[in-house]
Amino acid sequence: CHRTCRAVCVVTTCLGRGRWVPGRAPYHPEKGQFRPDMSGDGDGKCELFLKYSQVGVCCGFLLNQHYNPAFVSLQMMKHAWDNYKRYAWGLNELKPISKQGHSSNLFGNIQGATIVDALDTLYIMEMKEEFKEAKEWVEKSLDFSVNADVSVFEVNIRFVGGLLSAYYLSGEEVFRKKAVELGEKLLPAFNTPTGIPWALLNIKSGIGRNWPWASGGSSILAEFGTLHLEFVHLSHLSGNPVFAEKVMNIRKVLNRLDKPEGLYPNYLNPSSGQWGQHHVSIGGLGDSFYEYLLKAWLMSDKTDEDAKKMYYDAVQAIETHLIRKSSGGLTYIAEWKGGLLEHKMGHLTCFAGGMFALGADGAPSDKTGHHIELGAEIARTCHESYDRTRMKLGPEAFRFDGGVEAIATRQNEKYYILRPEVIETYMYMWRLTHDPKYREWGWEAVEALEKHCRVDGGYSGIRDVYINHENHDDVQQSFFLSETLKYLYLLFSEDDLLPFEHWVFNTEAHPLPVLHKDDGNKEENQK
Ligand code: DMJ
Repeated sequence: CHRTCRAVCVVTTCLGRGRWVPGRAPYHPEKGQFRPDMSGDGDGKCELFLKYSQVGVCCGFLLNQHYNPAFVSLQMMKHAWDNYKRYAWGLNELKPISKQGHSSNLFGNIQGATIVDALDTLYIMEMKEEFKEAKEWVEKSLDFSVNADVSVFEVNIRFVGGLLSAYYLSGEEVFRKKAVELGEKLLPAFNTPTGIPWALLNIKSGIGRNWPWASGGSSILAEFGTLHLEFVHLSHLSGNPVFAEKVMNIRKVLNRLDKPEGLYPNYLNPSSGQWGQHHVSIGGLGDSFYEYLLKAWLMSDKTDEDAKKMYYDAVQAIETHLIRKSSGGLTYIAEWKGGLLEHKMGHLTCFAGGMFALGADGAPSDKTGHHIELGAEIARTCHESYDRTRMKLGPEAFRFDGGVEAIATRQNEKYYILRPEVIETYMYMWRLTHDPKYREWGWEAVEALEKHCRVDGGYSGIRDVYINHENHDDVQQSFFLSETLKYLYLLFSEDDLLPFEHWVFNTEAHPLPVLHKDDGNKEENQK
């Protein structure tokens, strides 16, 4: 049958019944293939296809089934959520192979990380029933009275961030209340001689400490530097200035310190106020500190000049000392250790492509195009890191030495744990350039996820992306629902869904509104 012919036939049936007809579904989940003529389960909702199809009518999905956000919500998010609900409801994460709950010690005994992390994704994807059940769980069961150490950073970005977004999107008071309650529990972490918070906090006793492995008892840049957006909003929503004061103090401490070559080391001692080991990274341990400088400026409606200056100065130093081009022409961001470069780039570092592009607008006028170009180059390098694997999913870290480019060489760097950063960069690059290759690359990731990570009981990470068979790690990370799937959905949606003029995404992809100065937020922005 001619494609148009089939499309028309499906349109007619689809419009008539309001549902896809079994036998016509274009996607076969088990086989991970896209075949318009293959039988499927036919559970896609017609309205969604009508609403989002690029051609404008239902048949658009068949003729142009790529890049459809409905696929991400109806096939992917639903599968991830339904299985979490079935096998791990109320626990932090799902083990999709063993079909049971998984709890990382990052959250102490706080439970429900997947529920709180997924709230806004469910809302944005219009999964109303699921959002309702998640909200009911938060109302009845989300409990912070635990006697255990939690990671201040992880709890902030996932729980506080998730609750704040859920509140701003839905207006439901319970989320505001819970976010403020949790924010208050985190405040004792700042009781250090400098006010630089501890990494870990017992939220019952209020006693804090640092990771035993962190250079000389230091706090971590990416951890204490990734509280700003949420804490400013906590002050905004509670009327209590203490949250914003705490994070503004971190800024002051950092501004007083000398920086080696203008770079920020990853370790800072909260007692002495001195840098620890001079290790600089735009990936793990450093990453979201830079992200939050830029986003603090954007979230303040571009009034937080301090954050702006810190961001562009930092990018300048990163360009001079860390960014390099391989002989094969790939731009990458190396790690800096006391002046020596390690020519390795982490999957986490790939978020920086989106960051550079997002910040291009505010860069000194002769640099705007350059920052976009830098974002595009990082996106290309990270895409190569995916493309050069068997599974077309990127490794945890890839190297540019020993005769390789954008390839993991060490066994313990070959895994993929459903991380979002590369897709995040595609989403920013798409919105800011509309170059169709970013949607194509995003769709490649969808196909690879469906083929290799989708299992009966949800989605699982992979231990080695360079071999032929899947060795699953049996964890469905909560950030797969909050970030990876949300960024895919946004990548294939119109730009007016959570437009950048009004929203910034926290580092866990939870959207927070820009505090527009015309709306009486002048004070917040200047605190
Ligand atoms: C997320 O929890 C956040 O994006 C964080 O900033 C870094 N890594 C994970 C996902 O990879």
